[in-house]
Amino acid sequence: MRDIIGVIEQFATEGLPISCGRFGSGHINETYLLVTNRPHLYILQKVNTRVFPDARGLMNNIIRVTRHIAEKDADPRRVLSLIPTRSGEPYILNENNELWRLYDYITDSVCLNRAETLSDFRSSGIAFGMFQRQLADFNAADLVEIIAGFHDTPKRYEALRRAIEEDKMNRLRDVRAEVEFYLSREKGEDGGASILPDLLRNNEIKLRAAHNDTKLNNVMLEQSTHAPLCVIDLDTVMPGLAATDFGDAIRFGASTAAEDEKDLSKVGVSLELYKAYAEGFLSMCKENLNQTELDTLPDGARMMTLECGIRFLTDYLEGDVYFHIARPEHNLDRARTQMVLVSDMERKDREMRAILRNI
Ligand code: ADP
Ligand code: GN1
Ligand code: MG
Repeated sequence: MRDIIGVIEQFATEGLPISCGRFGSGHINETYLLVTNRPHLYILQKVNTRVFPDARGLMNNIIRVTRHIAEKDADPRRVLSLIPTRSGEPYILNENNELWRLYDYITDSVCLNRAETLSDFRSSGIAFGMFQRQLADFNAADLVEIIAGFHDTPKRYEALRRAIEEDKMNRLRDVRAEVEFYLSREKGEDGGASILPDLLRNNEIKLRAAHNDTKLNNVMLEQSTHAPLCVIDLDTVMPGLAATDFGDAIRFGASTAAEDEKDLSKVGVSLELYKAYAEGFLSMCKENLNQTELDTLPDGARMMTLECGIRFLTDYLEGDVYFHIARPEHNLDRARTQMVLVSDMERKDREMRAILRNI
């Protein structure tokens, strides 16, 4: 706690701090809600620099992108805003590569882990579609690739295979069925896990400034109306694909159960939620996407679910070193829900495509 007080004192807050406690349900950073006696609310974050070693590159990406959006929309609740330190720096980076930053709290907002209504999820689609549109004229090459191959599914397969070979924790014997499920989907007549990288290589889809982590809980909605407000968690903003931004949102938000649900009979993809998100997303950015990008949005959903499941299983095999966990088999539970979702998306592929065509 003494560390944190020392950190808070360095930022140019309005008023004096009265409380600072852990906040939110992100899997990566340490997030705190800081309240001052003004009263004024802030979000203080210790960024996970094991996951994001290039702290300066990451913050430069965020500064560039938030500036670009703020030029298009001056409403302070519609874009993250960094509070500088008292000496005028945009963040604190110490000699141990510990990165601290302070954001203004988006006032009168909510962040959901589950859509309460179809309209909530449509709002999330609008927010991420708007984000895509606002960045359509942003040169993706100006962004640092903050984690190399972040959504390169074939590379995620390589990491899984390495974890299987090493089997550091001696857990492989308990997860044979899961491993087999994921490995069986690597190759396929439809391109398997390389479908999107192959299209990119052939210039049929393009790299854009993308969010890359479009979970429902990475968007703030207006508290009373649940209208879309602001996209947050910009750590993974870097060159990426429309299909993966669309797809990751579906993976998380169109599921009928939580990402870590233990009762797999509750897990599936809701076509109603899928449709609501697609309507919101496309209402904002369909003019910016080419036909192949539009056609491969459902592939993005399946690939992101497959990939995320692979990442959870890899982390389980490696001893839970990447994602925060709250119980011993947390990553395994997550890997299992993603399997059910992948299978359900395979079954519903035709319907998912038809819904998009109709929109
Ligand atoms: P992580 O990378 O760990 O997911 P996030 O940046 O998503 O970290 O922050 C975690 C949570 O903190 C979010 O899900 C949200 O509830 C809350 N949060 C983050 N930034 C803000 C903000 N500016 N205003 C209000 N709440 C925020
Ligand atoms: C992580 O940071 P958070 O909780 O929003 C992860 C995403 C995963 C997600 C799974 C930098 O997102 O890639 O899809 O967990 N972020 C990073 O819930 O790896
Ligand atoms: Mg987050």
